Amino acid sequence: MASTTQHKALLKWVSEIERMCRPAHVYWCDGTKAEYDALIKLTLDTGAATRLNPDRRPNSVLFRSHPSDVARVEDRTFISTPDSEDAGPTNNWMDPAELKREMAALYTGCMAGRTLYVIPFSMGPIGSPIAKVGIEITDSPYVVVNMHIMTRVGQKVLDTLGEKGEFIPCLHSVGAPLAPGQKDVAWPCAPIGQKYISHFPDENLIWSYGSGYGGNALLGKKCLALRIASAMARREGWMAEHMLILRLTNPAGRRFHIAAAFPSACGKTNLAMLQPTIPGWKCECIGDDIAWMKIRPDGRLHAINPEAGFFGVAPGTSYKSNPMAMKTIRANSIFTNCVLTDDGDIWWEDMDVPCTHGIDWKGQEWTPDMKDADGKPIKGAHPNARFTAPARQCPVICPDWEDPAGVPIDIFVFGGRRTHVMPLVHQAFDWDHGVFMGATAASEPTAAALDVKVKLRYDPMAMLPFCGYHIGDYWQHWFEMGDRLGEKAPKVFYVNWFRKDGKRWLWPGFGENSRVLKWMCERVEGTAGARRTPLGYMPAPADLDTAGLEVGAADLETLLSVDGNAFRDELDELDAFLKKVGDRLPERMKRQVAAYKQRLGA
Ligand code: O2Y
Ligand code: MN
Repeated sequence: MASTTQHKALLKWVSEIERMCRPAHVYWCDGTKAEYDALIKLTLDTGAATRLNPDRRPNSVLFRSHPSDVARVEDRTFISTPDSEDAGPTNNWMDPAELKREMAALYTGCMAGRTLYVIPFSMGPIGSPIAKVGIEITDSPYVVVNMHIMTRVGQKVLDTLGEKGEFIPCLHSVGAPLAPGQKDVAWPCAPIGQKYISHFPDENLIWSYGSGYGGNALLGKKCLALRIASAMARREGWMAEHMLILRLTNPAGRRFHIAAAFPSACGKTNLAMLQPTIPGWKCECIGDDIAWMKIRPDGRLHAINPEAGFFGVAPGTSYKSNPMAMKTIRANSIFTNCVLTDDGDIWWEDMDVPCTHGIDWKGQEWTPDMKDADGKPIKGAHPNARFTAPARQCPVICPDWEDPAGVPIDIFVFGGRRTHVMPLVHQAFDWDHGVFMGATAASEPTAAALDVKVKLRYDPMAMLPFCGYHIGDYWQHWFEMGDRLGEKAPKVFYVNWFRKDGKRWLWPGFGENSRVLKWMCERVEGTAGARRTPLGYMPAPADLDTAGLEVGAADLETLLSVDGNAFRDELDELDAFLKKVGDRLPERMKRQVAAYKQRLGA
């Protein structure tokens, strides 16, 4: 398809990239179903994808990536600002001129033998005052079909852009040019040292090279909607956060909108699609990963989900852990690095259905009893195997999930994964304390983590890999948003669903988490009790709705108590983490730390 835009700057950028990358063809995406179907057919014909059994999984396909290209590559992710200080201590920095020189050398001729696709996409409902337009150039049909699901693609985006509208240029190549007559491979990509996921926040520009996987290649998601958008949000006075959005409706019909930030492996998609166990409460999903929030004329913070689909981790997703996700992916979905079953469906570990034989994510015959050389079970699906599915297919998608005005946020929730010490839930005393809670959110390292000396992994607001500028400036921006919101600021809470006694979980999680959300809503309404602790306000056991809950009184007491000694023991680690932020650590954060230490009697 040829270009249908009169946007001069866009046409100029595309022809510059064409000149540099030298593709065999150029194709402008129109976002239609016919286009999606044709590109899926292309990936089937080339052997890049396998069609799943239409009786089991209609209109769905499976891709297998190259074994070296299975996840985001944080070591190869760069925030490139003229002054290195502006990237801050949590990002890799490279000088923009040097980075562009290195990458331009790789980009030169990199699309030989391939088609250059131009994908006009909107992050957020088209025309929403909170939405932004991106244009992704890619040589990967896999990226195009995923972008069709994850964003709003096509002519209507170009129409919105008009002749002069602002767009974020996102350049992507798998980094695998084809010589004349050379046969393509199923998953082209470049070696790790040639992978670059580069962000130029001062220019609103993204350059990604060498990887075809997820967050490295679907540039609307982590690159645009978080790294570039967080920098834009700071400049423009709004917020781009790594947060799910949900609506909780109480039995009286009052709606509460919650935005929650969790690092990966904390059940974010499960919480986004939570089904309450408490009678009369209803939960609806608005988004599972990213929230863009602006202060609207009513003085409140309104959120949209900039995405249109879910790019969820497959392993662990089951009818028990997340029935709504399982229903969402029943059809019209793309799967990556899952097991292909003998009846042409997909499978992964902890799906809670048996699979006795299949083809694993590497394309090998697989049975669940297979072991590697060290005697460890060989997984059939890669741990970061993914499903890509349209959000509109979620049975509990909120009817207002595409409201261009967004939904007014009542509650912010932060969290991490802690088997000990951190109680089930606490509430910030005020906004600044809430910023401190989010900034110091931490998880225990997973067993696989190499650095055994580190007891905690701080992941401020779950933005550690996604904040596109200096983390100290980011916290300052949070404080300043609070000043503007005043009394209308969301109330801030911190949760930990993961307390253990030995191997036993103390809290059942999943739908039972609705009891904790209910307490939060009642705190917003001013109807629930709480006690003051050094961490913040916490429910006494009687303040939580525990009717029908199978948690013993002693466990509940443990979940809802604060061990001052344990928190005092962590202060050195906290100080070391904050010290890394250097002289851009906001004064207000220092005051919060001092107040926290004083409350702990340290
Ligand atoms: O590994 C990837 O490329 C995807 S990472 C991802 C995908 C969906 C939602 N969240 C994440 C994340 O890392 O936070
Ligand atoms: Mn995420």
